[in-house]
Amino acid sequence: MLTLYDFELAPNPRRARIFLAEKNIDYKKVAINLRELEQFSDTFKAVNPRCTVPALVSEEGSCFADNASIAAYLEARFPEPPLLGRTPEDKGDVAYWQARIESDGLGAVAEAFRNSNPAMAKRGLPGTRPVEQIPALAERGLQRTAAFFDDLNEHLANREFIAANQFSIADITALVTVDFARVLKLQPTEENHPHLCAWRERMKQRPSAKA
Ligand SMILES: N[C@@H](CCC(=O)N[C@@H](CS)C(=O)NCC(=O)O)C(=O)O
Repeated sequence: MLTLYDFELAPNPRRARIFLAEKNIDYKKVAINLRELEQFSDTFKAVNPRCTVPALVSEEGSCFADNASIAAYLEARFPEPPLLGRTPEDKGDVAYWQARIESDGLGAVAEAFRNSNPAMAKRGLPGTRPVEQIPALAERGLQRTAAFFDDLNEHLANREFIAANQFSIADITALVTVDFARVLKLQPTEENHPHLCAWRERMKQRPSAKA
Protein backbone atom coordinates (compact mmCIF):
# COMPACT_ATOMS: atom_id res chain seq x y z
CA MET A 1 0.00 0.00 0.00
CA LEU A 2 1.09 3.59 -0.60
CA THR A 3 2.36 5.47 2.48
CA LEU A 4 1.83 9.20 2.95
CA TYR A 5 4.02 11.05 5.44
CA ASP A 6 1.64 13.68 6.65
CA PHE A 7 0.89 16.43 9.15
CA GLU A 8 -2.81 17.18 9.62
CA LEU A 9 -2.44 20.93 10.25
CA ALA A 10 -0.03 21.84 7.46
CA PRO A 11 -1.20 23.01 4.03
CA ASN A 12 1.13 21.06 1.72
CA PRO A 13 0.22 17.59 3.04
CA ARG A 14 -3.45 18.57 2.78
CA ARG A 15 -2.97 19.16 -0.94
CA ALA A 16 -1.73 15.58 -1.31
CA ARG A 17 -4.57 14.18 0.83
CA ILE A 18 -7.20 15.94 -1.30
CA PHE A 19 -5.53 14.70 -4.49
CA LEU A 20 -5.56 11.11 -3.15
CA ALA A 21 -9.20 11.45 -2.03
CA GLU A 22 -10.35 12.78 -5.42
CA LYS A 23 -8.81 9.73 -7.05
CA ASN A 24 -10.25 7.43 -4.40
CA ILE A 25 -6.87 5.85 -3.68
CA ASP A 26 -6.24 3.76 -0.57
CA TYR A 27 -3.14 4.63 1.41
CA LYS A 28 -1.68 4.52 4.87
CA LYS A 29 -0.75 7.69 6.78
CA VAL A 30 2.30 8.21 8.95
CA ALA A 31 2.06 11.37 11.06
CA ILE A 32 5.15 13.57 11.25
CA ASN A 33 4.49 16.15 13.94
CA LEU A 34 6.01 19.40 12.65
CA ARG A 35 5.21 21.16 15.94
CA GLU A 36 7.51 18.70 17.69
CA LEU A 37 10.10 19.01 14.87
CA GLU A 38 9.72 15.33 14.03
CA GLN A 39 10.61 16.16 10.41
CA PHE A 40 14.23 16.43 11.56
CA SER A 41 14.31 12.96 13.16
CA ASP A 42 16.79 10.47 11.72
CA THR A 43 13.90 8.17 10.84
CA PHE A 44 12.16 10.75 8.69
CA LYS A 45 15.45 12.08 7.27
CA ALA A 46 16.00 8.59 5.90
CA VAL A 47 12.67 8.92 4.02
CA ASN A 48 13.03 12.55 2.87
CA PRO A 49 16.43 14.16 3.47
CA ARG A 50 14.86 17.59 2.80
CA CYS A 51 12.75 17.07 5.94
CA THR A 52 9.43 18.29 4.49
CA VAL A 53 5.96 16.78 4.23
CA PRO A 54 4.17 15.48 2.27
CA ALA A 55 6.25 12.54 1.09
CA LEU A 56 4.62 9.58 -0.62
CA VAL A 57 6.34 6.20 -0.67
CA SER A 58 5.27 3.53 -3.16
CA GLU A 59 5.01 -0.21 -2.57
CA GLU A 60 8.36 -0.55 -4.38
CA GLY A 61 9.96 1.96 -2.00
CA SER A 62 10.18 4.98 -4.36
CA CYS A 63 9.78 8.28 -2.51
CA PHE A 64 8.02 11.29 -4.02
CA ALA A 65 8.92 14.18 -1.79
CA ASP A 66 6.74 17.10 -2.89
CA ASN A 67 3.31 17.78 -4.34
CA ALA A 68 4.50 18.10 -7.93
CA SER A 69 6.12 14.67 -7.99
CA ILE A 70 3.29 13.08 -5.99
CA ALA A 71 0.73 14.42 -8.48
CA ALA A 72 2.76 13.36 -11.53
CA TYR A 73 3.22 9.86 -10.13
CA LEU A 74 -0.40 9.37 -9.05
CA GLU A 75 -1.83 10.78 -12.28
CA ALA A 76 0.31 8.39 -14.34
CA ARG A 77 -0.61 5.41 -12.19
CA PHE A 78 -4.30 6.27 -11.60
CA PRO A 79 -5.35 8.34 -14.62
CA GLU A 80 -9.05 8.60 -13.72
CA PRO A 81 -10.39 11.10 -12.96
CA PRO A 82 -7.68 13.30 -14.49
CA LEU A 83 -6.59 16.08 -12.16
CA LEU A 84 -3.84 17.51 -14.37
CA GLY A 85 -6.11 17.94 -17.44
CA ARG A 86 -7.10 15.41 -20.12
CA THR A 87 -6.38 17.04 -23.50
CA PRO A 88 -3.12 18.81 -24.41
CA GLU A 89 -4.92 22.19 -24.12
CA ASP A 90 -6.38 21.29 -20.74
CA LYS A 91 -3.02 20.05 -19.44
CA GLY A 92 -1.40 23.33 -20.47
CA ASP A 93 -4.10 25.41 -18.83
CA VAL A 94 -4.00 23.41 -15.59
CA ALA A 95 -0.18 23.64 -15.47
CA TYR A 96 -0.33 27.41 -15.95
CA TRP A 97 -2.82 27.96 -13.13
CA GLN A 98 -1.20 25.46 -10.82
CA ALA A 99 2.17 27.24 -11.13
CA ARG A 100 0.55 30.64 -10.74
CA ILE A 101 -1.41 29.70 -7.63
CA GLU A 102 1.64 28.05 -6.09
CA SER A 103 3.75 31.18 -6.55
CA ASP A 104 1.24 34.04 -6.22
CA GLY A 105 -0.98 32.33 -3.64
CA LEU A 106 0.63 29.63 -1.53
CA GLY A 107 4.05 31.27 -1.92
CA ALA A 108 2.65 34.57 -0.65
CA VAL A 109 0.91 33.02 2.36
CA ALA A 110 4.03 31.02 3.23
CA GLU A 111 6.19 34.15 2.91
CA ALA A 112 3.99 36.06 5.37
CA PHE A 113 3.59 33.13 7.79
CA ARG A 114 7.17 31.91 7.91
CA ASN A 115 8.61 35.40 8.28
CA SER A 116 6.36 36.45 11.15
CA ASN A 117 5.22 33.48 13.24
CA PRO A 118 7.34 33.02 16.40
CA ALA A 119 7.15 29.24 15.95
CA MET A 120 9.00 29.72 12.65
CA ALA A 121 11.95 31.61 14.18
CA LYS A 122 15.11 30.74 12.21
CA ARG A 123 12.88 28.76 9.86
CA GLY A 124 12.10 31.44 7.28
CA LEU A 125 12.28 28.71 4.64
CA PRO A 126 11.63 24.97 4.97
CA GLY A 127 14.57 22.59 4.98
CA THR A 128 17.47 21.73 7.21
CA ARG A 129 19.42 25.03 7.13
CA PRO A 130 18.53 27.82 9.59
CA VAL A 131 17.06 30.83 7.76
CA GLU A 132 16.36 34.07 9.66
CA GLN A 133 12.93 35.68 9.43
CA ILE A 134 12.75 38.97 7.51
CA PRO A 135 9.87 41.13 8.77
CA ALA A 136 9.68 43.08 5.49
CA LEU A 137 8.98 39.81 3.68
CA ALA A 138 6.11 39.11 6.07
CA GLU A 139 4.64 42.48 5.15
CA ARG A 140 5.14 41.81 1.45
CA GLY A 141 3.55 38.37 1.84
CA LEU A 142 0.42 39.95 3.31
CA GLN A 143 0.18 42.39 0.40
CA ARG A 144 0.71 39.60 -2.12
CA THR A 145 -1.95 37.44 -0.45
CA ALA A 146 -4.48 40.28 -0.63
CA ALA A 147 -3.62 40.80 -4.32
CA PHE A 148 -3.98 37.05 -4.92
CA PHE A 149 -7.53 37.11 -3.51
CA ASP A 150 -8.40 40.03 -5.81
CA ASP A 151 -6.94 38.38 -8.91
CA LEU A 152 -8.54 35.00 -8.22
CA ASN A 153 -11.89 36.64 -7.55
CA GLU A 154 -11.73 38.35 -10.93
CA HIS A 155 -10.65 35.14 -12.67
CA LEU A 156 -13.58 33.22 -11.16
CA ALA A 157 -16.19 35.80 -12.17
CA ASN A 158 -17.38 33.62 -15.05
CA ARG A 159 -15.86 30.22 -14.27
CA GLU A 160 -16.93 27.22 -12.27
CA PHE A 161 -13.38 25.91 -11.87
CA ILE A 162 -9.97 27.57 -11.98
CA ALA A 163 -8.65 25.88 -15.12
CA ALA A 164 -9.82 23.96 -18.16
CA ASN A 165 -13.54 24.02 -17.18
CA GLN A 166 -13.00 21.08 -14.87
CA PHE A 167 -11.96 20.31 -11.31
CA SER A 168 -8.16 20.04 -11.19
CA ILE A 169 -5.09 20.26 -9.02
CA ALA A 170 -5.29 24.05 -9.47
CA ASP A 171 -8.57 24.07 -7.50
CA ILE A 172 -6.94 21.92 -4.81
CA THR A 173 -3.96 24.25 -4.41
CA ALA A 174 -6.18 27.34 -4.40
CA LEU A 175 -8.60 25.90 -1.81
CA VAL A 176 -5.78 24.88 0.52
CA THR A 177 -4.17 28.31 0.08
CA VAL A 178 -7.32 30.29 0.84
CA ASP A 179 -8.10 28.09 3.87
CA PHE A 180 -4.53 28.35 5.19
CA ALA A 181 -4.54 32.15 4.84
CA ARG A 182 -6.59 32.01 8.07
CA VAL A 183 -3.27 31.89 9.92
CA LEU A 184 -2.66 35.43 8.64
CA LYS A 185 -6.19 36.51 9.63
CA LEU A 186 -6.77 37.24 5.94
CA GLN A 187 -9.88 35.79 4.32
CA PRO A 188 -11.90 36.65 1.22
CA THR A 189 -15.18 38.42 2.00
CA GLU A 190 -18.60 38.22 0.32
CA GLU A 191 -18.40 41.95 -0.17
CA ASN A 192 -14.99 42.16 -1.82
CA HIS A 193 -14.62 38.66 -3.30
CA PRO A 194 -18.08 37.27 -4.12
CA HIS A 195 -16.88 34.99 -6.95
CA LEU A 196 -14.02 33.59 -4.90
CA CYS A 197 -16.41 32.94 -1.97
CA ALA A 198 -18.95 31.18 -4.23
CA TRP A 199 -16.22 28.98 -5.75
CA ARG A 200 -14.89 28.18 -2.26
CA GLU A 201 -18.39 27.12 -1.15
CA ARG A 202 -18.62 24.77 -4.17
CA MET A 203 -15.20 23.29 -3.40
CA LYS A 204 -16.14 22.77 0.27
CA GLN A 205 -19.11 20.63 -0.84
CA ARG A 206 -16.74 18.05 -2.32
CA PRO A 207 -16.06 15.19 0.13
CA SER A 208 -12.32 15.52 -0.57
CA ALA A 209 -12.25 18.96 1.10
CA LYS A 210 -12.40 17.15 4.46
CA ALA A 211 -9.35 15.00 3.70
N1 LIG B 1 7.20 22.17 -2.34
C1 LIG B 1 6.78 21.27 -1.29
C2 LIG B 1 6.62 22.07 -0.01
C3 LIG B 1 6.58 21.20 1.21
C4 LIG B 1 6.59 22.01 2.49
O1 LIG B 1 7.10 23.15 2.55
N2 LIG B 1 6.01 21.43 3.54
C5 LIG B 1 5.99 22.08 4.83
C6 LIG B 1 4.63 21.83 5.51
S1 LIG B 1 3.36 22.74 4.74
C7 LIG B 1 7.06 21.43 5.71
O2 LIG B 1 7.29 20.24 5.61
N3 LIG B 1 7.69 22.20 6.58
C8 LIG B 1 8.69 21.66 7.44
C9 LIG B 1 9.44 22.75 8.14
O3 LIG B 1 9.00 23.89 8.11
O4 LIG B 1 10.48 22.45 8.73
C10 LIG B 1 5.49 20.59 -1.72
O5 LIG B 1 4.91 21.02 -2.70
O6 LIG B 1 5.07 19.61 -1.12
